[in-house]
Amino acid sequence: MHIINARLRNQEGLHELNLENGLISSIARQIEAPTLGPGDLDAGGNLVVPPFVEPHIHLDATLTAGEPRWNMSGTLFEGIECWGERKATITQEDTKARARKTIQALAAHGIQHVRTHVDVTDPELTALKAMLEVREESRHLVDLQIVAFPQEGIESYHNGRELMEEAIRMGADVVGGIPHFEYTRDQGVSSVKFLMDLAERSGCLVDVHCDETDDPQSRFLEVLAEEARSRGMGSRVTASHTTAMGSYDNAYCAKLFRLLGHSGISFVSCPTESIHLQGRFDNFPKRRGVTRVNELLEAGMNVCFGQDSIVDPWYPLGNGNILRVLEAGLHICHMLGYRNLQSALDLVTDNSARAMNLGERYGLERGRPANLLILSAESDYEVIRSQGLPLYSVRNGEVLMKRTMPVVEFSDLS
Ligand code: 17E
Ligand code: FE2
Repeated sequence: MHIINARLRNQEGLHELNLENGLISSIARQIEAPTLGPGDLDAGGNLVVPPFVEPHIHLDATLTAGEPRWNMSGTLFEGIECWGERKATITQEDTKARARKTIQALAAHGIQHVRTHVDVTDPELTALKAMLEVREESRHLVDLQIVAFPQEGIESYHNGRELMEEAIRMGADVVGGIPHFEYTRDQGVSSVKFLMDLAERSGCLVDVHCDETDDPQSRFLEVLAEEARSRGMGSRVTASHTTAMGSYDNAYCAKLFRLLGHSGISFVSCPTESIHLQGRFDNFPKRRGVTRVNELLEAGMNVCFGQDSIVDPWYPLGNGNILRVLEAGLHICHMLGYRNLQSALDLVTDNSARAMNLGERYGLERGRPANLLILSAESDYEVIRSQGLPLYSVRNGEVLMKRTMPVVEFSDLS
């Protein structure tokens, strides 16, 4: 397949790409207007980018909002209670059906790489068994990384450590954690040491729900970052949420950022989820409850955005469109400045791929998998402003998804 009239980010002029045997075989600056052969695609001067990435979602809980009851307080904690009730009734079939539906919604929005947290605080590990099957069955749509996520804690859940180890033995790709939810500070710290040991032993990646609270005393990020730094594992470690950082004072952050920089860990912020779940114990003024996204970026750290939930006990909305989360995140994080708008797509493409350690399996370069999107506008700024969407998603050199944008016509009422 040949793609013509492609605009590439941070490059002048138009380009043509050749895709052969599922790989990108060439990318070249277009000298003259090429002819379009059968099966070729004309990008029409729009951006061509590598696929969108969803670095943080909970596919085992998706599409369960209201079952058996709605989260009325809007807090993380009531969400965990509601999920606990629903979790008692999940089956592998039910989990697979819901996850498949949501993966289709993600793929419809140009996402081809997904990291899903799967709750392993379940003696039967039902959701994990289901998601391991979904990972294989969905390969034509997405590459799926599974995080062994201890929703109810590692130290404060019965057999929590054994369940984490078993989940990794069964084939989870990433070790998770939730130190701010353990009963005590000490348990939070020991859970982080345990999960880092497990990751080091097994060669797995790490992605910890870390300090997902407005409590400025929740300081497990420093523990995770120091474990990553001292073991030389930073590039394999992600801290998700870190919303407490939005409540840390500047004096502590100034010290913390030095460690974060030395650790080399990545960050995922889920701005729509956090603006909804956090700030719930405030009256006015109300905190935004998101981490310091722009400040981390300006300090040279890797940060990306995730959706977290689609229609589950923690968040009732969502349709798979990561650009909606990007747009909201840019607002919530005070990132509508011109510089931020010009590079906004980094937050849902390259930065997320780096957090997920996709390496050479990702990116528009010769020899890499022929996975890419044709977007509906010619710059990051214009994609955001126009609320653009991918027009094509190409996977392994074949068209996976094609979208026709609606046409608006005015009647002549003059
Ligand atoms: N579980 C959790 O601890 N935090 C979240 N944001 C979600 C599930 C969605
Ligand atoms: Fe999450």
